Amino acid sequence: MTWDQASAQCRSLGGHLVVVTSEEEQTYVHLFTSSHYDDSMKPVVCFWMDGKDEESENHWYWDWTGQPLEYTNWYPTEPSNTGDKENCLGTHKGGIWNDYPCYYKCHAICEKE
Ligand SMILES: [Ca+2]
Ligand SMILES: [Ca+2]
Repeated sequence: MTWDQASAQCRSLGGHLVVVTSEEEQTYVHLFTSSHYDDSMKPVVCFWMDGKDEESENHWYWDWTGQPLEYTNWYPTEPSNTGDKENCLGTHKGGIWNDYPCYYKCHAICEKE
């Protein structure tokens, strides 16, 4: 699913893509991503989270709350904004954060209050 599709699916279920504002929540994301496998039993490559920097480059915010990202868990070389088109937040290996093009295909981690 693209980021927009993933976000729409979470919202249709009464929630939103996961918002991570603490180490505890990041631990949950890590456990979630490391326990989901694709058909060949490889860890699923990426999951969407609720963050974007679509409006202004490298000004990341949570789409659900509109709040800027404070806690972050970026992979050391991320966010890379590769090709000047990576504006949506997803997980890399081990649940570490990466920015991807929003049209990239990832799974969704939904959260419901
Ligand atoms: Ca970007
Ligand atoms: Ca990236």
